[in-house]
Amino acid sequence: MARAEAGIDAVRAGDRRALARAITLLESTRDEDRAAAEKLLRDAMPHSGGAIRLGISGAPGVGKSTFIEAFGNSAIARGERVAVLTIDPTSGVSGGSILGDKTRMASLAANPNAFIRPSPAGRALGGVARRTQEALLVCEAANYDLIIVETVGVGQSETLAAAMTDIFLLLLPPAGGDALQGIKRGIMELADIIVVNKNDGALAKQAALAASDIRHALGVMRPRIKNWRTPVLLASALENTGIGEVREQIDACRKLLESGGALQARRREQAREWLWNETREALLAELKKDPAVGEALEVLLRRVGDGELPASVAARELAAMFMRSAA
Ligand SMILES: Nc1nc2c(ncn2[C@@H]2O[C@H](COP(=O)(O)OP(=O)(O)OP(=O)(O)O)[C@@H](O)[C@H]2O)c(=O)[nH]1
Ligand SMILES: [Mg+2]
Repeated sequence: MARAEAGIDAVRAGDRRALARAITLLESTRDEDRAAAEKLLRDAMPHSGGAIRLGISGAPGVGKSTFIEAFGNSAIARGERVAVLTIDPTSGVSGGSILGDKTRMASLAANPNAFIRPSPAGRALGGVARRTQEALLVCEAANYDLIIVETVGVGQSETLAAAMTDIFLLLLPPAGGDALQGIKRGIMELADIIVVNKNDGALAKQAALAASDIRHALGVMRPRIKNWRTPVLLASALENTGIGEVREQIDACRKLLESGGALQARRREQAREWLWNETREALLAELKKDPAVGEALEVLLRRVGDGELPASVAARELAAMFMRSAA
């Protein structure tokens, strides 16, 4: 019954509760929900693709929630509808960041033109990202104009967010020099736009210095988008300054992507990459269910763990065993 209400018609009509239920359905691990989830996604597909997909990342405490609130509210003031999705595999464990975000993004959360959805709980990073990617498509079917995919600035989640968004924005703290060295080069290279946050009060001077250090560091890196130069902007999420310029750059970046057909190419490439992800996961799930493999797996895991057998050899053995058993 609840499943029917999660259907695409209610979602497309702009019913936020139906959208929330639809995403819950996609996140469900129950076998009996699978068919409905697949139908929902298929129904959503023809209506997806219309939003700006923006990835936002930054280290804990840099001001992501505050920034997204200011940025989201300014988009809504322009007449847009905004969805915020997060990729944070730790959120389900501690529950901390969800609670924090609800209070920090209170005005955005309360706005009828915004939809905020925390990370799916109880999954590993890859699973979190795959569900977020599907939630994004359904949000597009629900006619959101701007979809923000937020990630915590640790490890691989940035790469996964970049793999589902058009433009990737990196928030950095007002600290240059050594602090900047700590930021992984790979993450800097992913960024299409860099924003130094907390450009206010006593921190403003440091923010300007940080921006110039970052520009310097960027000089040797190649932007991901042809003919684009990654801008380094200053903003204060707290005082709501510099947000308009960030938006201008996002619009300019999107325009550039659209003009050369790069947006389509990027999305096509991303969709293919997700196909491989899903295929890997689907095959792995089947393999783990296979009784013949199950027995051998224990032994192989132990032998690989004990350093008796190379992982590559064991993997090939498993694959061969699975194919014989499936034939
Ligand atoms: N001075 C100043 N403080 C800010 C600014 N933006 C955020 N802060 C403060 O920095 C702290 C962290 O802000 P959040 O928005 O919660 O940061 P976050 O990146 O979402 O943090 P996590 O969710 O914990 O990863 C809060 O105390 C904010 O008030 C800003 O532009 N200027
Ligand atoms: Mg936050």
